[in-house]
Amino acid sequence: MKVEAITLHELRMPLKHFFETSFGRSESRRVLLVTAHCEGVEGWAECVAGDGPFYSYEWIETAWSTIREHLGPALLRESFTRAAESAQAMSRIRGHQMAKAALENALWDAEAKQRQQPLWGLLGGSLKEIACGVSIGIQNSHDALLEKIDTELSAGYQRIKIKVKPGWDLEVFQKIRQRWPRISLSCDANAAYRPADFAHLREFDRFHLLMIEQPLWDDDLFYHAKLQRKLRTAICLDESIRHLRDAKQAVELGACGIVNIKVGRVGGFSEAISIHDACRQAGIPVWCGGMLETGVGRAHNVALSTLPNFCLPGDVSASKRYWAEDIVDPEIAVTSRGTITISDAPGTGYNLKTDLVERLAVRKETISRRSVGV
Ligand code: OSB
Ligand code: MG
Repeated sequence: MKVEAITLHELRMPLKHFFETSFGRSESRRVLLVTAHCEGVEGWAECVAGDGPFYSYEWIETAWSTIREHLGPALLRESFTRAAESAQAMSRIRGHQMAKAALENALWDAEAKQRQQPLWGLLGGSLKEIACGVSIGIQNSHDALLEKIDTELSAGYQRIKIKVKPGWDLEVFQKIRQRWPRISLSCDANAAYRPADFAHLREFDRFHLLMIEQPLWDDDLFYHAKLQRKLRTAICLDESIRHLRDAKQAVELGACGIVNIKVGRVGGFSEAISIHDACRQAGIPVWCGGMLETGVGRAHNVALSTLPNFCLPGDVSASKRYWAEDIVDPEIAVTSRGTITISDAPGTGYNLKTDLVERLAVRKETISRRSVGV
């Protein structure tokens, strides 16, 4: 497959409800979409980089400029037989996994369309229905949080994850467990705690959590391994796992018992599959994380979640939890069993509303083989 041109779109989309983590509150999302124009087929993907460098160092502006100046030209200069080969073509550029993932995933989308094959099949998936959980942000009050949990349980979601930070943890768990002693409950600290908090984190064990996600620094494995030895509850790593080598080191160090795979964070589908396979071999369960994606990124998360070791419910939930109107048709919908059923249609099975994308776009740029001198 030859990539003839790459188009970037930035959309601004208001969230239905603010989303607050230990690193801050978002009321809306700047969305970066990437289109790979490949021999008459258009592959689409979403770059999951945030509005600012808070979850990780990457953000919308670094992704846009790194794609335009370096990653895009690297792809336009080569041709591929498979989308998976594109990672090699971009390997001279260090880091910038979210920017790389957007390009690689757009090529997977194009390849699935060219082959008239469902994307999940091309990725090696086998599950026909995937299990869904929700991630619920920090709220203005405990009561507001309990009400949200109630709503999501009624909708059928199989696992509730709450965002935590110092001052929004033990008392919150206490109230949730008082009302729902048996639900599958986990928490995500987005790197809000430090080794001085180890004794405090041991208190989390009392609440029978499925896991504690990323309690310590975003780039740490060593102190997570120390902490894991003190806890009964499994640690799940998110931010710390940037590629396969991190996952292998984390497992060997005993830094976690569970891995959250976000295709954007690890640089694209091929790296995500390698991490999935390595964890499967090591007996480490994985689940698919989310980054408040629109339907474009969400559809890719759905496809990835069909791989067999995605055995815990993911943060892959319905479009309508986030957006008044999503940019794909049909929207991503969740059954009353808290699952998403997988389509056999070629590509992702979700169609882009291109008119809506053009209407929401605040910025657009195309680079082509000619514009980079190929
Ligand atoms: O750490 O998993 C995270 C959202 C933005 C940034 C980081 C995270 C999250 C979520 C939301 O938890 C998951 C979702 O998309 O529903
Ligand atoms: Mg997380």
